[in-house]
Amino acid sequence: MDYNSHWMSKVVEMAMNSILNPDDIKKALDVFKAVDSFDHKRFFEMVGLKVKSADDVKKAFHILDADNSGFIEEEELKCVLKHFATDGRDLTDKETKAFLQAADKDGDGKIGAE
Ligand SMILES: [Ca+2]
Repeated sequence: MDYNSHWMSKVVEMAMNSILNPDDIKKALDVFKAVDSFDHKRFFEMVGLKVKSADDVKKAFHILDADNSGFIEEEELKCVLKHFATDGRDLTDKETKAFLQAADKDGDGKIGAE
């Protein structure tokens, strides 16, 4: 990892930690450490995002939308855990697709902010 991308991921991690409890994030990442074990509903529940205000959820969405396109695309979804903690793993293709399918309500291959 080069210096700049490391610095960026630290900034992202800090932004996420300002919304969510770092201990909860750590616990949730631990639960889904095994390949193909990721369950986004349980994950968001564990990190406390489910009980956050619409404003905080929107903030989190914008952190995950790394290129500010207004959507979370497959590529961004794949490294979604890295946005919660720098040592989060990449999702597998299977996990990414399952997550995308569950969250992509209009079937355009990306997740909108609504
Ligand atoms: Ca995007």
